[in-house]
Amino acid sequence: MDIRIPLLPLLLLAAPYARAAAPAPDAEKFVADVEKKLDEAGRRSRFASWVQSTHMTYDTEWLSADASRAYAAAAADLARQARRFDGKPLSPAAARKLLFLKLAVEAPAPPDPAEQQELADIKVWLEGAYSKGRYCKTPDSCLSLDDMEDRFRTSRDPADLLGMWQGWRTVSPPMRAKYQRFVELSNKGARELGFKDTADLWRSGYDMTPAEFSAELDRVWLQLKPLYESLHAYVRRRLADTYGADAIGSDGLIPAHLLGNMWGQEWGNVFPLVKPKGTAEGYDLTERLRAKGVDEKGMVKYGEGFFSSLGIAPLPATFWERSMIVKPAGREVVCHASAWDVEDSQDVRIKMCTRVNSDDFVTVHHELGHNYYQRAYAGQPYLFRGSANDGFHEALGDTIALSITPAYLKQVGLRDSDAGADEDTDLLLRMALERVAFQPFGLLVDKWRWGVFSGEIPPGRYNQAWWDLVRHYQGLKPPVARSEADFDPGAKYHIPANTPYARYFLAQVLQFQFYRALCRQTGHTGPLHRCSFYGNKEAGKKLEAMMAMGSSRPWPDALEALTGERAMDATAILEYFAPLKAWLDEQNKGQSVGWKP
Ligand code: X8Z
Ligand code: ZN
Repeated sequence: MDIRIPLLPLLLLAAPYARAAAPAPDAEKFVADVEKKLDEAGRRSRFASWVQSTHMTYDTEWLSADASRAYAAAAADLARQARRFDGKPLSPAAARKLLFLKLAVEAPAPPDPAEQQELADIKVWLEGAYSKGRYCKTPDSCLSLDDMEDRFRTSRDPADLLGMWQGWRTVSPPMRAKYQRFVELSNKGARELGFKDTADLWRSGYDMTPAEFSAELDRVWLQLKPLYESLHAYVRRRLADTYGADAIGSDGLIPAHLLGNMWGQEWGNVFPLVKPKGTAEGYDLTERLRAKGVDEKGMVKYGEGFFSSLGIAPLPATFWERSMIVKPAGREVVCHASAWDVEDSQDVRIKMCTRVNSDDFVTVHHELGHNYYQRAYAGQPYLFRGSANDGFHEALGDTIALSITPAYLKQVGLRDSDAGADEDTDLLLRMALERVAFQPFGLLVDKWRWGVFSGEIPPGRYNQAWWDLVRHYQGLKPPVARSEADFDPGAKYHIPANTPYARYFLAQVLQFQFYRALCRQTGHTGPLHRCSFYGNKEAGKKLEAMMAMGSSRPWPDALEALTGERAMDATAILEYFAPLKAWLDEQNKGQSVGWKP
């Protein structure tokens, strides 16, 4: 997941408003002291949080809430003290670090100790409620989210899908009142630090103002929207071939339970239903992994192998000893995948309930990307141990995953032959179902949260506002009526876990920029989607150099170091998918595209 990082405000950010006058010497001392204190409190909190996430009990939740309270209280207290330097001359590094200090906790602690405790308790409770949630059709037949996600991949029975879709959403209504209180407390903390609200704080980490950041996301989304709409129209029509036109309806929207994913956020699992007509069954990585007897740890080894091929040092022995790669029997754990930097970038780990399938093959690379990033910036001072902005952290492993081409799979023995040119449409469509389909979801989750934190979305409209955004951006609709008795946002991990989500939208854009640049630099010719930089040490050096910068520089500098570009830009995605866009438009000729927003 997310990088569980109190260590590094994963949320690294913003602008060092450099001033010309001589820096205040006591600010430098203060910053050094802050880094020492946070490092210590952060380490305690991460150990406690790791144990809580991998052995969920009343006791571990208590310990984790306590450590997280202490960390958040320390960070907020130091951030309030730092306000004495407001308007004083500071070195650019100190100014940047003091900003990161304010952003270190996603739900900043209010000053009152009783409220700090309440906030920490709610945080742990919400994540626990999500992770322990079950859908019980009958008292003795209960499904965990992990079980249901697995069934969503292959079930084509609309009643089964609907049952699970609705069933999982019975877990979240009890979160609603707690979430509302959580928003109040977090906003109190954010205001104490000088922000308008928590949304303002979340958007202050991008070397631009919060308003500019929102406008940037909208700008990039408009670049992508025509491609998304072409994909949406095509998929909608093809799903009607399987489920019947009546099941889909005539409003241009797609029912959210038919896309092979609990949230309709990535659609790769419906590839067999929407693949070009008349082509062969096609290559199936899940089948191949199983046929070769690759187990969960073996999948992680493939990921490590890719990084090693770039000349990057292998993972430490402790990674293998301490990671949770397989869901353990007999105890509750947080299954949502995450990567951890438990102690000073030396003790990196992943936590996953891995299954042997192509989705998790990609997720393994995603998580390892976090760990390699964490290791690369180990030499940075504490407050610069993070990525250039949080989208960079999310993008790293996905950039590697874009290199999982047929030619790469053949090189590592997971395919017998490279793909012929006639498979290009298949390859691109499969990838678009994952990456392009994701983008409106990547955008709307935080559009909802920013509205909630700012008060624009009041509690009485929590659910309606969520579905308005889903309809507007994704063109999806709930398969059954929803009301304010539901709390559907809480059925998505990052809401109860309070993990910011715009980072995943950024990551999709950035990863194609990284990938295009590395492909060009390593001399790839031919269509972009056929490029794999597996084995290329030059690519490894470039990536490592960027990662090693941590968050010490504004993110455009890091982007430039790797790509020569300084702005976020969706042209790399559009270039990658250009042949597919032409093909989709051909398929959609004379058909209706879009929906009433
Ligand atoms: O949460 C994650 C990762 C961990 S940072 C597994 N992702 C988002 C999600 O699952 O919703 C990766 C893609 C988007
Ligand atoms: Zn991640």
